[in-house]
Amino acid sequence: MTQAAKGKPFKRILLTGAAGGLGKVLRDRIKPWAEVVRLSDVADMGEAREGEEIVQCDLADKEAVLKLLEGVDAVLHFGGISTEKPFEPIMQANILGVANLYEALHKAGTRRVVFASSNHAIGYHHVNTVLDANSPTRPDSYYGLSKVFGEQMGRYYYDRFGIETVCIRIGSSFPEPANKRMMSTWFSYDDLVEMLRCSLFAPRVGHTIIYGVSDNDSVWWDNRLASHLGYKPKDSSSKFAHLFPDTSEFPDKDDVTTTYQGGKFLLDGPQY
Ligand code: NAI
Ligand code: 15L
Repeated sequence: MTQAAKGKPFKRILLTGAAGGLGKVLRDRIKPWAEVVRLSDVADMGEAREGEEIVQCDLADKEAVLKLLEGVDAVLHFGGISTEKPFEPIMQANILGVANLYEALHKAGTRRVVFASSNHAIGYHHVNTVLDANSPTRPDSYYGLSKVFGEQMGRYYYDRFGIETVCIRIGSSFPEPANKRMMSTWFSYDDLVEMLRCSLFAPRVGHTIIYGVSDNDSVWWDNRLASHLGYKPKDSSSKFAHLFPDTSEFPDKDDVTTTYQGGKFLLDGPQY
């Protein structure tokens, strides 16, 4: 370990899903927080750079996940299937994978997790409904259901063992909104990193649910129940308004992909 790495707040942070879209963004940006960042994915992640460890494994492999958590202080859990798919792969990666993860972090003595949940846990709410952390889940897909399962796994391990989890119901975290819906759901990479920082460093988080969203003009989610994290968004999708100049009705009452928060996921499943 180099001199610069010593004295960072965490000894070792595990980032799962490190080969994915968000994992690649986070790989460098979380480095200031830990002496060692352990990167994991089922896919190739390239060579380890300074301050990194690479562990390629499948979250569904119980023995591999038990080893993966050894020596880990905190987890950013971004690995798994990230869109609607048939039940079997979702079950392996997102349901069995989360069960393996929580049992492994309990055995390893890891005390805090940030779970990349999704707006698809609540996707069957109408876009005119403002939700908070206490709103009922209304999954719009097997994928959304698996995120509800992951959130509740965190709840159970907090009540049973005091392991703390922040579940971030991420909206749409991409360089820019890709459609009118994402003007409401957009979550900039900078705001994502800030929410992760708040989730890792807040003194107590218990089991917190927070919506991963920037300070957009039109938002469907109210984060006041997660104010103890201290998250303050800095970005807004308003700077992309010029990308969607057409004035057609939104939501269009005849199109479920605009009237429900989950957008097109509503029509993608079930694919049993
Ligand atoms: P992604 O699909 O690009 O990355 C997911 C990564 O997980 C991939 O690299 C994949 O190889 C890995 N993975 C899949 N199955 C695995 C398994 N069985 N074992 C180990 N690794 C496995 O997705 P993205 O966009 O980077 O999202 C990351 C996380 O954030 C996902 O959990 C996703 O559900 C969640 N999320 C992302 C949103 C976004 O706007 N990007 C919105 C809502 C949630
Ligand atoms: C998600 O949960 C997906 O992982 C991501 O690819 C986007 O589709 C996002 O939701 C969204 O709702 O825009």
